[in-house]
Amino acid sequence: MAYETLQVRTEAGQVGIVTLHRPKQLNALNDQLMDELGAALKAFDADDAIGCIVVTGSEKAFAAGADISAMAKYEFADVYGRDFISRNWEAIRSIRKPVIAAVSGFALGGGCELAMMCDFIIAAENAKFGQPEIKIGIIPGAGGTQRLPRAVGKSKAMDMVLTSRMMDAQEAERAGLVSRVVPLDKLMEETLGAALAICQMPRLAAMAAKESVNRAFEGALSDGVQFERRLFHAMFATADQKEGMDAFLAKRTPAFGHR
Ligand code: DAK
Repeated sequence: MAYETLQVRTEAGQVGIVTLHRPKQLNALNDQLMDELGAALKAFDADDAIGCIVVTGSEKAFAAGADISAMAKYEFADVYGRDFISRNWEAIRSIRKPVIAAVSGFALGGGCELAMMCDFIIAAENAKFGQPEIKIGIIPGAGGTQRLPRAVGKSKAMDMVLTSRMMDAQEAERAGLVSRVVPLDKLMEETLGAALAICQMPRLAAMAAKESVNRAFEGALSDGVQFERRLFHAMFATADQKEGMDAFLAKRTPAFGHR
């Protein structure tokens, strides 16, 4: 499928890479981009050859937020009545394969929220994260007030949401928002290394691990631990559990069949 606001490719036949591509608007997110992003992610999720997905932007901007020129004229009836963006925004949360955000430059507003909806974030040294919506008279609308405090704690989240202060890559790593910081020219190499490592893992276990970590992030601890226990038990119904443990005990490389 041809996209106008994205570039889509695969690496080594196993990693699906989606590059946000509205360069003149610093990848500002509009309805078309969100529709295309949802379609591209779902296509990779449904492709048996793909084991991991990467979402990235340009050197200057992962995404500078929702498109302010589109939002500027909206009234309450437009955004509430038409459920602004929500119809396609949550598509990324339904993706079952691991999704890595490779962030360089600005990840602001909806851009920061999009990165946080990915499973983890690898940041280039020039990355800047922020929720500056308050400066244009709104608040974060796609989970920023929920995921940011869970990631960085209440104090830093309040600081960012209330003052619009941006967090640089180093601070984001210290605070736990990103998993690693790498030089800008190594961003894709490092991210693809992580993605390919995930592709070598048994597919069902990777999906179950993602689902379970998300449960820890999104729900109560007691529910999460119970959910984890059930999925852990379920892994013993897979052939790859037998293969992985047999291979370990036999000191050989496992041959996973993803079943
Ligand atoms: N929307 C539209 N255009 C944008 C944009 C944006 N968010 N950000 C940048 N641009 C455009 C600029 O207007 C400029 O266009 P031209 O003037 O060249 O035509 C071009 O990109 C380059 O930007 P600058 O000239 O400003 O570049 P600088 O390097 O000087 O500054 C900047 C970069 C990223 C610091 C600055 O552009 C900036 O502050 N941008 C706005 C950041 C922002 O406020 N973002 C939050 C937007 S609100 C929801 C889901 C999501 C959301 C809401 C609801 N639901 C599910 C309900 C999300 C809301 C938001 O993200």
